[in-house]
Amino acid sequence: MRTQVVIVGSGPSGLLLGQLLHKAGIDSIILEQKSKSYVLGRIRAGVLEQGAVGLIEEAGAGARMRREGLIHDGTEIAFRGERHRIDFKALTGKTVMVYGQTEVTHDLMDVREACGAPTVYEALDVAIHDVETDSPQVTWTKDGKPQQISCDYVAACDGYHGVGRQTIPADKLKTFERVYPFGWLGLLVDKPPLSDELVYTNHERGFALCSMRSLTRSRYYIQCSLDEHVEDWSDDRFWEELTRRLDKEAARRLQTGPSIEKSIAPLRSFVAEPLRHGRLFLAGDAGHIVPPTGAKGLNLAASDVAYLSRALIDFYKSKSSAGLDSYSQRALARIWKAERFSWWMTQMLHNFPESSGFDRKMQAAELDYLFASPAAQTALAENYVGLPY
Ligand code: RFL
Ligand code: PHB
Repeated sequence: MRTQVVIVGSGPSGLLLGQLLHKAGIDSIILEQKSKSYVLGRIRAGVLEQGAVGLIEEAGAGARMRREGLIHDGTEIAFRGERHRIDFKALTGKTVMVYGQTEVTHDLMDVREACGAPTVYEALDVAIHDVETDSPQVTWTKDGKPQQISCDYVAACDGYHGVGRQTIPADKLKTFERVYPFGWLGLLVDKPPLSDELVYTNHERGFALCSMRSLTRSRYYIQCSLDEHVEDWSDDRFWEELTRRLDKEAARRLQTGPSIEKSIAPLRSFVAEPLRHGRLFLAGDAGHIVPPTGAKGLNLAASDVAYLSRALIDFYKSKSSAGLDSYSQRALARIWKAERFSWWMTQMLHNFPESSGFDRKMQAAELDYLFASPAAQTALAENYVGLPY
């Protein structure tokens, strides 16, 4: 078997890359270790920058998103019981789209299936070989049988725990990491959101976020300690803790109900450099992780894929490898800015267990400055709606 590009992972990065390549007449195969229903069952991101929306449309998967996605002109930040609005549209002329990652993944899978491009689900023991040569090979096991394919390039879109980054020799890769001393406990419920926009809350009991997936489905998060177990959080306990962290008006409007999903995610910042080794490229969470506070993870995956797809298309159209040679550097320049923004939002909005009185004063001063300064609000808005690429 032979193809042009082997894509490992059928998350948003892999699916988007596969579709953009397909549109340009480039063949790919996607190898995914989980089943299709497992991939679709993961509840993750909810906010898309305009750049990501544009790419999903370019991939031919934008029809339902255009119909069902919610355009948000701003967001709210609550502190000391008061909510303050950051008006993205007035400050930057741009908006964001609220449309779940699950739906994006579903739509991309549908268009891939419709065009007959191959995806192998439950591809186990994926291994990437010979990326330092002109003829990389990828092997895997399907239904107990060994399989092999050769290709021109391998795109590792296989997330933080994937095999792609691990294939790169340790002495060729530099990693940078910050692990935060807390996680997010998330709950999904079929009840209308409590506000038209997202509400990020800094509270002395810990951060809280009121988000949504649609006008009838809400997504809530509360900061929790790293030793918490989801089984110890009944729905009632979650609603009680969330209510204590919200401002009075938000708490009054909160509609509770039985959860349809509940999970804990740890928070981490991580970047691997470079994002290329020979003919292997890393894209999305395979190369970097951001804490979810700035809603940047999926959006960064999309910008990586924009750079990588254009570079591969250039290579196949004009035999120019300039785009491939500069992929890592160009992607990392944008990644580090999103890392900074996500780290800053996390720092500003969470309760750090080890923080001193001085740290807490700094946090309050940062928020007071933000609420009073159009310049500070513009900086937040510009990053939230997404830096250009
Ligand atoms: P994914 O989505 O992890 O997909 C990787 C895929 O690769 C497969 N895989 C393998 N396949 C074959 N062989 C192997 N050895 C493999 N190892 C792994 C996996 O099964 C999987 O299907 O990475 P990708 O495509 O790079 O996408 C990244 C995004 O999923 C991620 O950045 C976002 O979900 C982060 N994120 C958010 N991003 C945003 O832009 N906006 C948000 O509002 C937002 N909220 C969030 C988030 C992430 C969260 N969690 C749980 C981490 C909220 C949360 C709570
Ligand atoms: C979500 O809806 O899951 C969400 C929204 C905004 C964030 C993080 C997660 O910053």
